Amino acid sequence: MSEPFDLLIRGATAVTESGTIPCDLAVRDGRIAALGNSPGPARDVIDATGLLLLPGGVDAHCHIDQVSSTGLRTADDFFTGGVSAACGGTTTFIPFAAQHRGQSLRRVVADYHARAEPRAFIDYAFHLIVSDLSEAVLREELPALIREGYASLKVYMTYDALRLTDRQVLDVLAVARREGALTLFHAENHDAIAWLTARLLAEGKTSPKHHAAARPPEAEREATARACMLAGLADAPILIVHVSCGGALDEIRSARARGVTVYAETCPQYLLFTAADLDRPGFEGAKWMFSPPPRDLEAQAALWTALADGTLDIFSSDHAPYRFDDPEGKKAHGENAPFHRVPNGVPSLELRLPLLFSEGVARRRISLERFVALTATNPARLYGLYPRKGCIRVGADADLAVWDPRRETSVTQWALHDRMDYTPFEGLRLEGWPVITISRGEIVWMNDEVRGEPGRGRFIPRVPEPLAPQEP
Ligand code: DUC
Ligand code: ZN
Ligand code: ZN
Repeated sequence: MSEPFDLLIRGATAVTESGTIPCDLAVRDGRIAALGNSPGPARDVIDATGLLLLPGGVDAHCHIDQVSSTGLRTADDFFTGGVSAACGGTTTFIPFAAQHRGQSLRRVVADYHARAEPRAFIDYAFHLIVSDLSEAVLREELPALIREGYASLKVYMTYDALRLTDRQVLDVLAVARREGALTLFHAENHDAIAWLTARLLAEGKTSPKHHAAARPPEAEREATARACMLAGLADAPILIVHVSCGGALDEIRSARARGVTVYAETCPQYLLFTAADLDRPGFEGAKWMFSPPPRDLEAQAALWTALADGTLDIFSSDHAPYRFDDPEGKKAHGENAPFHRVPNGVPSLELRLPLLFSEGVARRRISLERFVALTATNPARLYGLYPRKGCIRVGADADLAVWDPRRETSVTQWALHDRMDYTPFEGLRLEGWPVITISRGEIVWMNDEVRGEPGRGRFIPRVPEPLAPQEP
């Protein structure tokens, strides 16, 4: 008789991108070993009757222990961020190794590994952020790193310290295409934002609410169109991160119709907030400052349509945790810093899945299968983690979320596991929460308790997919 399985999850309803079926799941050596009806005895058994069994979430956009160009560090490290992710059903994330001008990209990657390895709680990969395109970076470091498993990189079209020119973007796209990496775009028009910001400041309009007027949908739409055009010229696949408005979605649809390979992401904050959230007494609105900024109800409706119809491929947190009352946080440049000096970003690593489940599945805006595709399967596929991550199939890592679709929660910061001192989602009522999270066969979250040590998470190198040489 063969050895018993390590773990058996019995009686669950398993959900994949293509269907929902009752089944038992057995785990051996950290992987899914069998699926079906009573696959055999196991050392540990979880009765998941009445619960959903989902692939563990893959969060493809979060800023963990990331240092900004001005030296500010995001509040979560690879342990607190990983714990927070796991408590919300996410078992893999892809933070950034962010290069600043004058830095060697290879050195940057080594530094992020040094911070991640001893602290990681869940499995992780890295996107590169490329801001200094020296000859050494473009010709040697970037191609070599892509081949070593860093198969995606982010470029910025705005921010003085980060942005690349269109010509530099084309250089990056050519390398990414040849080496098989996916290029992510922060798409906002730099000059339009600079011009609007200067005008607002000159009029004395410095409070957080003016952040939205300084970065209007037109700036995002134009940059999205340009990113798609550059991708078409270079014949390279791209992904537009944090899409916030209908105009950008229209540009993505039209680029796809022309044959450009462009993928798209949105994030929780664009579904739940509007520019009105920035308009609060004093500096309070800074808690809702992120870029692109929140828009309006029409934009939210356009994003919901795009999540359902496939225009949007992935749903990520864009967890960029800057505490409110902290010299490294929102008040880094003073309690009344003008809007353009406030660190951008909000936390949502832990809430990403529950928010989309509650607002999307429970309210029947998207199907359960689409929820799984957006939060786990698609990001795993697009970023080279599939089929090891993001799916329920024999041979995949046993990364799973046992989900109670009926569990009701009211969001409150003290119950979350990140290092933040606020959540912009405070008070929101949610339906559905993961009651057990399993990472490579180990239970890391159960009965509202975290289990596991810093350093248990592993780096997952990804295999790049080079395209055939371009016709001259
Ligand atoms: N871009 C991000 O991706 N996250 C936070 C802020 C920003 O500008
Ligand atoms: Zn960005
Ligand atoms: Zn981000």
